[in-house]
Amino acid sequence: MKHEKISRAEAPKPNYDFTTRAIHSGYDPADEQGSLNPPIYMTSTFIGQNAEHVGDMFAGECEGHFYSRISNPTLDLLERRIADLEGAEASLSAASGMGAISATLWSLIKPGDEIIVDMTLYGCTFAFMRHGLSKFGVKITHVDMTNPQMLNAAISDDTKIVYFETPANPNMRVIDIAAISVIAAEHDAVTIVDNTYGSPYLCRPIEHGADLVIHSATKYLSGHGDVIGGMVSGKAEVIQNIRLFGLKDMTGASMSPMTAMLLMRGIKTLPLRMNRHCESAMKVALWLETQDQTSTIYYPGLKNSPFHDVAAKQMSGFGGMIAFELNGGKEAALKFINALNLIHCAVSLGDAETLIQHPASMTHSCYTPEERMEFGISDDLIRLSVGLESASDIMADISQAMQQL
Ligand code: 4LM
Repeated sequence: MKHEKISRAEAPKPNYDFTTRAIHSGYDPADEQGSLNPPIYMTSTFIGQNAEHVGDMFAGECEGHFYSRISNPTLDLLERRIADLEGAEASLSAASGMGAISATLWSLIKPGDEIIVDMTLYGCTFAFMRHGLSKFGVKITHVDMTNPQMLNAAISDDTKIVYFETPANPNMRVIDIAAISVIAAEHDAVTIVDNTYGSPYLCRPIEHGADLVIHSATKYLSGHGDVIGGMVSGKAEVIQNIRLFGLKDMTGASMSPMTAMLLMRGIKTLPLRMNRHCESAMKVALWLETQDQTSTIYYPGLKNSPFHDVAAKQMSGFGGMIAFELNGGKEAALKFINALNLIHCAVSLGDAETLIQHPASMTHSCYTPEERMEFGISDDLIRLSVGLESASDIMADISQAMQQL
């Protein structure tokens, strides 16, 4: 029996808070036979009304879905929800964070262009640019963007993109989005911020002047370690260009509708999870400072962090990621990681489970040792993604492992 569309009183929609929009934005169960959760459109292709209609969709002369590499109703809902949460006109989903980054950059650059990036990037983003794009005649220039004046000195008419992560993976550098975006705009360069560490709950770079925001949705947006995905958000025209060129023709790395559904489930609890990640990470960072075995703690929530003020200005919390070094260097770091019981040694981050890893030999091993030295990723650094377990259990596990050093 066909379920008639449920009729609802036509009331103007209030301006809902972020937390409410993370659950409801873009979806009305009345449109889907009352289904509380949106259906998953598990289909590769779509049947048009006739040959002319399908042709018109291909020509961009009428809207509609015709192949799921390009668009799909489940992806569309996720994309509209993320755009709403980021304060962007539009969003695009991709098969991974790297899929979002590569589709974006393939769409916006050509040989001879320059991309200015910060000193520190996630290992594969660094490799894609420095070892990959540079082979195609794109110039990659590293600038310490924690000092916006350094960007001012380096930027030129050849600079097409200014790209950074904040907080940066793995060493928690925080970059002033507003200050960098102003300088980039003066030179007609596009500012792209990787907001994976912050999540749109803690930081919305577009509100601070950025043009595009990228996520590894694998991390906090998912929150449950069960998907790989990526998102890019910005002006509708730019996103459409990335969809129809970078995604459709250059990478083909589209998200699965099942992944989109799991991401929407994760995003419903993003605010709750982020509050808890922030609260526990602050406790762990403060406690780590009091331990004899630690030498340096990198967490912008700490008052003595050089990035505390800029983080407080543009983020509503300091996030769940901490980096630190132990007395005893790399040897102590690996011994410590191996002595943990509750905390798992794994790459990735933002999950319910606390994860720990050694960037120099894991996430940032695609930098050469010389590059790691040049860009300030020490061999001693340990990265901790503080999960949702009890903070005292996390600290007790760290404490027992430190006592074994
Ligand atoms: C990790 N990170 O650090 P996909 N941007 C940032 C990231 O941290 C990552 C990506 C993009 C880690 C993966 C193993 C700031 C990934 C790339 O992994 O392609 O979804 O995202 O542990």
